[in-house]
Amino acid sequence: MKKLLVVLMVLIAASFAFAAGGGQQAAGGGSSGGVTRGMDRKIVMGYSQIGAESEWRTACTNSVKAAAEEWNIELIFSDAQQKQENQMQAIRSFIRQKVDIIGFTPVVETGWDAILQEIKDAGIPVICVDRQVTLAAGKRQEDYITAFIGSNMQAEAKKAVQWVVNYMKTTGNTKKKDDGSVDINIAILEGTTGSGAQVGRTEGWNEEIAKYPNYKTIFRQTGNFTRAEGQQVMEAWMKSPQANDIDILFAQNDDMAIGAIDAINAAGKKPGSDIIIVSIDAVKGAFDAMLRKELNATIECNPLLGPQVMDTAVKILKKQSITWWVESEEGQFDWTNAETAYPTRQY
Ligand code: GYE
Repeated sequence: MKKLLVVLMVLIAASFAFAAGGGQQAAGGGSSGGVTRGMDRKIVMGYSQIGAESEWRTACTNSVKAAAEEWNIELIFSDAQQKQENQMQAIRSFIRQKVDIIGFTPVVETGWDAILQEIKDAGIPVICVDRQVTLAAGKRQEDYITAFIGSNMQAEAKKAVQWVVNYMKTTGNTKKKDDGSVDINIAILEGTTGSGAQVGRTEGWNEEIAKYPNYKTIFRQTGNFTRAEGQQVMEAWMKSPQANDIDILFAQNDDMAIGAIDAINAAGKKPGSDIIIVSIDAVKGAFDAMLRKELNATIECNPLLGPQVMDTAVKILKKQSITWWVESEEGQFDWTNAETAYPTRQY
């Protein structure tokens, strides 16, 4: 009888262990039960992504989805196709569904006051990913947004300026070198107007380039962070009477630079030597262009934010203390290190 009891107890213990293991396995299986890593229940995150405008965005989306699986967080994912009103609709539906936490990347910085108040009134914590918001005067985003995860856009653009000025002083393009006495003419392809990335990168670039008065901006237009629009805008510039004056192209993301490279080639000029090109993101496509010697440099902007988003979500829901913004650490790449770095790149 005693022996039977022991056998029974062992069996029961084993079945508990199995169930626990089963829970952990489900962690890789999305919404199929189990508990969220680090929690005693499964949590639900509503996530509003901007769209799929660039290689960077795709990498970011993949990272968020993979991390949700890994943490066993049920992710209600919504793609806004670049429209703020779609994001608002998605967020309102997250509130109605009473999700545990909301993650979102605001397509533009402004216009979020009302909806952030609704989220706050519903008592739902919200993590802003990649892009920040600007609220009405007197309001601080820290009072409405529980945490921000993303890059320092100003700092990235400042690095781009430093890279370009150094290159023009030491190497130059096929037309000139910067000896301090000649004008260096810049064309700038900006990202989506009013987005945190465009606003921050424009501010950072303007502030830093102002230290070098012989650097003059002769063209500046949005290419909406897409390859197609980057190409179109560059095409028009290459047809203008000032086309030959362009010494430098600064594209606020790699995709626009890649589109512009096609336009420069089509116009019979050599991207990377007639026009020096620097962009931001450091996606695979940029490495390919650097290895072809058509893009000169790219400043890294890390899109692999998923793990940090999920980790922060769990901490918030467990009421643990968090840092409002931990800036991503990022490098920069050009012809001197692109080839060595290429095999280790994850996006
Ligand atoms: O640089 C660009 C994307 O907001 C940092 O958005 C992000 C930017 C990124 O479309 O490629």
